This record gives sequence, structure tokens and C-alpha cells, in this order.
Amino acid sequence: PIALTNVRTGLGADAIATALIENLYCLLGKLPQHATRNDWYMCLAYTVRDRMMERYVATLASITETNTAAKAVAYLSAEFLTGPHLGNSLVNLGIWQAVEEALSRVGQDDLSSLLDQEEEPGLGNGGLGRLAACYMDSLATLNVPAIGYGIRYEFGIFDQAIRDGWQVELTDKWLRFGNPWEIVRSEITFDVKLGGRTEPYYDEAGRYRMRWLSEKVVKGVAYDTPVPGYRVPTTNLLRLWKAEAAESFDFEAFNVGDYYRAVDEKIASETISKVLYPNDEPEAGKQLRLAQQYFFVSCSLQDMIRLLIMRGKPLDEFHSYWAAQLNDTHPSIAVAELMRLLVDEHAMEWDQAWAITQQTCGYTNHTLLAEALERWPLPLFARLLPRHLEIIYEINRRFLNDIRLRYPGDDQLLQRLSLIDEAGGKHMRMAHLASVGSHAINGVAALHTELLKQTLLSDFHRVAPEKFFNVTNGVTPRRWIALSNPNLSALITRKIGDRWLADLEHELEHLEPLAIDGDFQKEWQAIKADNKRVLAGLIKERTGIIIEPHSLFDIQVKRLHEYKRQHLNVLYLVTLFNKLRRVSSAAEIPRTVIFGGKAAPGYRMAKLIIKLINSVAAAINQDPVVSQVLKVVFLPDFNVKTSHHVYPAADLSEQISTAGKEASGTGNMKFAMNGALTIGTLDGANVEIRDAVGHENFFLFGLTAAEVERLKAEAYTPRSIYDSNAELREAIDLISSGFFSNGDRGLFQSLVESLITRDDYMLLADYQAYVECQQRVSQAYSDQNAWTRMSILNCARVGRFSSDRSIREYCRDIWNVRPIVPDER
Ligand code: 26V
Repeated sequence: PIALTNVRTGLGADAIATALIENLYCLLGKLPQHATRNDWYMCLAYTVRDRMMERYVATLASITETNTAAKAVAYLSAEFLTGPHLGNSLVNLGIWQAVEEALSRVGQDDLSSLLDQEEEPGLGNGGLGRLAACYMDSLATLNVPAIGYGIRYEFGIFDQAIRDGWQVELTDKWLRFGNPWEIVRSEITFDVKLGGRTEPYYDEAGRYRMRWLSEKVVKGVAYDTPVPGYRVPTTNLLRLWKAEAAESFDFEAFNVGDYYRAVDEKIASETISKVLYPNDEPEAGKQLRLAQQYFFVSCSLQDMIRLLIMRGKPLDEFHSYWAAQLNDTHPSIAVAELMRLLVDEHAMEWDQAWAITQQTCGYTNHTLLAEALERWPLPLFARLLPRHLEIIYEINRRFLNDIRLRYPGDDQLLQRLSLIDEAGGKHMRMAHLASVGSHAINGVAALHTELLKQTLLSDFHRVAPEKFFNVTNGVTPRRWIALSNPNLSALITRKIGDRWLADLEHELEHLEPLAIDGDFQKEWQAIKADNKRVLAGLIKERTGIIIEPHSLFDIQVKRLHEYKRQHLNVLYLVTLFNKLRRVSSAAEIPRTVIFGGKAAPGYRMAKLIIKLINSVAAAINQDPVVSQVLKVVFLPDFNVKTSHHVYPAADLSEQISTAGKEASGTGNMKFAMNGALTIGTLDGANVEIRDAVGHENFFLFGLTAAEVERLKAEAYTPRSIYDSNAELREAIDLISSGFFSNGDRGLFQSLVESLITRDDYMLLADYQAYVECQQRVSQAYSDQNAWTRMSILNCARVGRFSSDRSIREYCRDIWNVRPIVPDER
């Protein structure tokens, strides 16, 4: 054990204050009187990181030392949307107050302005990437040894600006000022082959084998970020791979031509980890995306083998020491890569390698949308991964043989199950590869898992029902309550003690009796009012729009997508606008409707919906009568950092997707935890949230998933709804008329047209129910005490949506891993 001085590890204000000055001087080369705000942020970040190192080293030891028997989790994900690290680290380490005090001793009184300096790592699109980050927090908090494996994108999700109501994308240069949270592991690198061809050969034992003569090789370099659990000894790690040129003969350039060719190759190699792709853009950058996926999966599996060997364990026990979770199909090439590593590189027999692969892998599905399913054109796949294609053919041959024996004569079944889609141009079906190669397949909410079994993976469910599990998503209360809503957090702790943050499922419900306590209701309201004022300030700063903090804050924040139906919300707003222009608004409950979210750069309809929101917002906000009771805001650049101010300020959470389309949703949970009531459909986790909070405390509307399917099958005709509903027609016609577009009748035509003629997401079918439900919301809000009671109950009853509960279920049902507390030295 190394004796570290107190300055590096001490958690008291004295040690932290000394460390701040030392780090400022030694790491940044500054004296306090010359330090900028960013210098202070950087030296604080280093000071905090120092305080995680002891636990990080001890936890890593439990995955690398020979005498430990612990199985660890490898969470494989193309996205980790961690959000800013500083505040979260202070919460989890329990040093918030000590840091505030230390800062004031060195003359820095404003921690929040330092927190604000951090540029968040936007290494994810939305729900899927954020879920991975919540799961990393819970794994550490539950003392489960784990590594999150992914890609260190140089540019994360684009920054969104709004110009003239339209979305404009700006590059996310998150590494511009350096990243104090990561540690580069220059010694941990792996070569990844790409392209070329395969060749059979006989090894020394005379065995027929295959080798892969690749066209090129790139190198992956590990960058580690510590992931501290909440007040526990475990500090796990996120290991992200950066692509670099492999050191090769090329670099020993003999002449100028070779030298520049080598530099070109370096640039080409580095493009692999250059940029995160929007997940809802099916066409763009296909080849590079597959290369990204293979790149990080290959590095990760090679690293897992290296760590196993370090522990002195034989390769045939791989699955006893590693549980690998495939976060959607993005890492599903792991099935073929693990086979290749075991069979080709480590000379293992196929059957044994296959048993290990299946026992190691679990697959989480995150969407049923047909357009979202990953399918790679075979020629592209063959060009990049020729050896994997052969391996997958062999997996498929054996799998289909087995099915043929069990279901003789059912050729249709074979075609439907095959890893290769033979229809049209041939495609590799990545969800099938993941399903065949895993021992467990799970959906992310009860309804989603049922639909998965009945639709997308029904044949797999028929041939292997024992593989299917549901694990309803969850979110970490550390970030989503303690960090983002500190006043609410303090109030809860004052009333029910401080165990709730580590045991939300069992502790939060102790708030329930307080729901009818008048004094408690007052405190609850005051905190909500404060949070609304803070959000109002942010909105004024970012958009110039002034909103009324006493109005009902009605919020829809999530990626822009037709299935999420932000435009249903807009149809309601236009309806309300029409009504308020006609009749006196005196009796109307004042509302502020807030939208936020990014549209994929190539998704034209989603971008048009942003323009529509902004256009309708402008008309409403500048109407002297209507704007007295209604304001509409589009908050630009919705990301994790901004969201900290959004969820705590909401009265009403909009979860209005077409039933059957939203796999789970996780924003729905963050809102409810912060005391918002939900208006929503029976979709995703809404179903379970409604059951948990009580049907009387949830505003339900709309068709069920089964009704949506039935109506579609019976030839749904949105035009007849348009024809027969005067209010709806008036709203749509106003949009068509050019009223919101300076007389340009063409601008929103494609949107209106799609609603009236196809309406794939059934907005018109749900319109009337939604409008009526919103009226019930307004009525309910007019009784503030009743509303507050419902708000408290929503919070008190959503303890089971903690990601701690989800992770416990993964550990028990899928991974078979147990907590182990690393010994602190
Ligand atoms: C991808 C694509 C690609 C093609 C165009 C349409 C489209 C739409 C969505 C996606 C994303 C699929 C994966 C995903 O992010 N799923 C989200 O996962 C969350 C965590 O489980 C869950 O809460 C969300 O409901 C689900 O949409």
C-alpha cells in the first residue's frame, strides 16, 4: 500500500483548499490572483479526481488480481451520455459542503459558476446513451465491479442553435479545453483489423484453420474515466477507445512520399472515432458506422481477454468472469468477434467457443420501430469484415440446422429466423445475430417486452422462450434528484432521513403520509416555485422570452421524432390559441408550454416540427390577449446540463407518444421523481408509472397499442376525422393558411399533408382525447392543494424507477453477478 499524503486524498475542507492551490500551481502553472474561472474549474476537477483514485485503483484490482473470484460486468455501448462530472462526483463522494468551504477559503465563493464551466461530454443521442450512464452510476453504487466500454468520440452530439426558428447544427468541440476527468492509458492499446480477405492454412498440429489478411489495421487507445458510486468504496470505470494509426513500418519513412502517405493513413485511421452519429439517421455514414462499432467491440473484447489472463484464469472460464451486455444491436458484432478471437486467435474448438459466447452475452432491445433496426448490406459487411461474414454464416448454418430438426418442413420459419435477410438486396440482421448469440434478451419496459415477444422477435420467442426477460428502465436519483434538485433533496432528507438516495425503492414511500400535511405541502410548493423561477431566468437568458413563474409549466423535452408527437402538442396549442382569441381568457389557467430537443440533421420532418413550434410560439407570445394566459418556448440545445434545470421546474410532463412506439422513455421517470404530473398515453414505462402513482394521479388519454394496431389494420382514414372535427380542422387550416409563416402557405404543407392523408402516428385519432385531457389538467391545477398532494404522491411512489432496481434485476436475472466491496488500502 502506498501512503498518499492527505493533500491528495483528504476529504476535509482544509486538505481540499490546500490541494486547490497546489493543483492550480503545479498543474496549471498559475497563482490564485491570475487564475481565470476556467482555471479554477480545472484545478477543482483535478482535486476531485485525485480523491477518487484510491477507490478506483482498489476496484480495478478486484477485476485484475489473481485471488479474486468476482464476475464483472462489461457494459458495451456505442453511447454514454454521462453529462457533466463535477457536480455528480461531489454528490457521490459526499464532499459538496467541504468543497464549498474550501473554495471560499481560497476566495472563490461561487461553486455553481465553476460547475457551469464544465463542457458536458455529449457522447450519446438521447435515452439509450443516458440509460448507459445511469446504469454505470448504479453499478458502482451497488458495488458491482463493471467497466463501461465505448468510443471516445472527438465530437459528440452536435450543439443546437435556433436561427429564424430553424435548427442549426454546430460541432460539439467538447475536448477544446482538455478533459480533466479522463486518464489516457497509452500502454493499453489493441490492433483492430479491417478489410482484406481470409485464407485457410494448416497449423503446427495439422489443423485446418482460417486467417484474416486485413487490408489495414487501426489502433485503439484506452481513455479511462472513473465512475464513483454513491458513498461506497467502489469506483468503476468507463473505458472509451480512441482510434489512432497503428505503428507500422510506414512510419519509418524512407522518403518524403512515404512520409506523407503515412500521415494520410494516420488521418484516415483517426476518423473512426471522430464523430458520434445521430441514431435516427438511417442513411448517412454507413460504412464508417460499422467500422466504429467493430472497432470498439474488438478493443473491448481483447481487453476483457487480457484482464482474464492477468487474473491467471483459463480462457474457457471467460463467461465465469465476464457478463457482457449489448446495449442495443450497435455492439452486436461482439458475438462474431468473440467467436473469432476464441477460435482463430486462441485455437479453441467451435462448440466450446459458442457455449462461452452465448453464456457471456446478453442483448437489450431498445426499439420496435422497423426503420430503426440495424441491417447491413452484405457487400458492405463483406468488404469490411470478411472473416466475420464467414463466422456468421457458420453460426447461421448451425442455428438453422437445429431449427430444421425441431420444426421440420417449416421453411417460412427458417427464412424469418435467418441471420441473413434474403429479400431484395441481401442484408445482415443484427438483432438476429444478437438474439442467437445471447443467453438473455430483454426489453426495457413491461409493455415493450410483451410487444417484443409478440412482434419483432416472436419467432425467437417461439424457439427459445426461456431467453426472454423484462427489465424496466430506471434513472439514477443521485443525478436526477440530489444534484439537479438540491432543495427538494434537502426537504426529503429532513423528513425521512438520508437513506433514500441509496435505497429509493424502499425509502421514498415514507413521504406518502406527508402528501396531506399542509405545512409540508407549503414547503413542497415553495421549492417548486423556486425551481420555476430559476428555469424562467434561464429561458429569458437563452431566448429573451419572459415567462410567468406562477403559470402551469407544461414541458415536453426529448429528441424530436414524429412518433413522440411534439406536433400533437402543437395542434393543441393552436386549438387553444383559436379559442382564446374568441372567448374571454379570464377563466383560463395560465400556462407556459416548454419544448426542447434535437432533431437528427437529416430528418426533415423533425426539423420542420421545430420550425412549426417556433412559429406558433412567436404568434402566441406576441398576441396581446392570448399571451396573458399562454406562452410557448422552444429552449435551444437541450442536453444533460440544461435538463438539470428543466425536470425540477415542471408541473406537467408530456409523454404523448403513439401507443406501442416508445420502448420505455426515461424522461417520464425524471419528471415524476421531481413531482411533475404526467399527461400521457399507455406507452412504454408510462403504463408502469401510472400503476405506481395511482390512476387518479395520472392524466391518461389516447388509444392503446392494441387499438392502434386494430385501427391501422382496418384502414385508418385521418381525413374523415379532419372532416368531422371542426376545432381540429380550424387548427390545421390555420397552419395551412400561412398565418404562422408570413403568408407562406407552402412552408408547413408537407406536415399538414402527411397528417391528413397518412398520419402514421395517429395524431388525429388521439387529438380530441388529448384536448379534453388537457382541460382536465387545467381544472386540476386550479386546486393547488389537491395538485400538490398529487405531486407529492407522484414523487413518493416512483421509487421503483431508480436505476438501482433495474441493475439489481440485471444482476439477478441476466448477469448472475454479485456485489463485492473492494478492500480499501
Ligand atoms: C433509431 C432510429 C433509427 C432510424 C430512424 C428512426 C429511429 C428512431 C429511434 C432510434 C433509436 C433507437 C434506440 C433508442 O435510443 N431507444 C430508446 O432507448 C431508451 C432507453 O431504453 C428508451 O427509454 C426509449 O424509449 C427508446 O426510444
